[in-house]
Amino acid sequence: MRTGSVNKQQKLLSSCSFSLCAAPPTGRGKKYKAEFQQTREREAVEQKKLTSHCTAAFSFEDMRTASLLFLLSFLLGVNYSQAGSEFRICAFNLHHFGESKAKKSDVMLTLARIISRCDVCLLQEVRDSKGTAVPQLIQTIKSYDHNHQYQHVASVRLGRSETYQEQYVFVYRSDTVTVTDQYQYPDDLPGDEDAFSREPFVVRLKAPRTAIKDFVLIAQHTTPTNTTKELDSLYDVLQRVRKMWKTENVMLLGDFNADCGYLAKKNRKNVRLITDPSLHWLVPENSDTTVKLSTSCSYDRIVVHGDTFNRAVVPSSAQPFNFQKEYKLTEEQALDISDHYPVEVLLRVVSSRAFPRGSSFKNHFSLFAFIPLVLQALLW
Ligand SMILES: [Ca+2]
Ligand SMILES: [Ca+2]
Repeated sequence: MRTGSVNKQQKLLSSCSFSLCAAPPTGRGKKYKAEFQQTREREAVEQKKLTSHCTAAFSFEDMRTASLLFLLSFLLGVNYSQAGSEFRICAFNLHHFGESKAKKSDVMLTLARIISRCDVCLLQEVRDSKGTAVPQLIQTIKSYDHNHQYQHVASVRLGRSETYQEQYVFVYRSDTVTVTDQYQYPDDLPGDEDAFSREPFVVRLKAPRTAIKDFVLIAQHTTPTNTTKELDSLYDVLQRVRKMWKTENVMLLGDFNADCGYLAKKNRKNVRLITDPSLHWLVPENSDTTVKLSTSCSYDRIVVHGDTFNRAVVPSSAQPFNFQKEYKLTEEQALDISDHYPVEVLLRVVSSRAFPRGSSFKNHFSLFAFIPLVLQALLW
């Protein structure tokens, strides 16, 4: 900082506190009155000049402080953005999601809060027979979160009986991830036809910010009474998808009913999805994915295939999201939302939001352009 410049400003600022009230003329004659009038006019002009100097001096100081604060917050903002970057994949059993839930605005708002935390969220137990509840939910999410664009892709209605059917729906942020392909498993494996009640729905995604970039999600909500069989058959679906799309990067997720009475410990050795060492079960065994206080079961799961995908996952990030605790709800209020907590996992992010793919040079350049400004501000 230049000393001369400081002295000049200090002098200018100290003059601002001067009193400008001159003593009135003591005489009572015409001459004195005229002199008094002239003095007042002169003082008014002087005061105007000084006020404008003071304003300029304060503006100058304020501007410099504001500029420094702006530059500091900009630089901190970039760092925060880099540190806070994450890519979240979720799976949520919405428990009979349809018209009646869509009518409850508080339930819809909480669902929007939960789902909009995720870059991709698999919804299960969607029982929207008239096809109105899902669009309504998407609209609520869009109104709730203006920072991202949301789209969704849904399976057909699935189930062995006409009276009970469910859909899988993937809600995703179209500004961070795109769906490049989708596949409805036809459940036609020779010798093992109709293995599933709700056949797996598969999407292929491209998420350039993540370490894995291109990967597949296989959605499954198992039938509680047939969990062991369906989980084992999920292994066949995995093999088909790997071969079909020539990729090793596959994640299987959903309400697997993979705990408590539905998956006995003694049967686990018969499930290839558990015994094959190339599969990594990410949600810890002792997690509780049930809302009810009286139950503690790890039903909802996230499983990744292959070491490459496993390395792209943020270690120990897979967990249930206890929205009851997070949003301070009673058990009854939480059960109105669902009887399950969502499960989620974070993927490593290789480029921050500050430098999205394809514009990194431009953004880096604009950051470098600030350096001379910072130096100039410090030299003032
Ligand atoms: Ca079937
Ligand atoms: Ca529980």
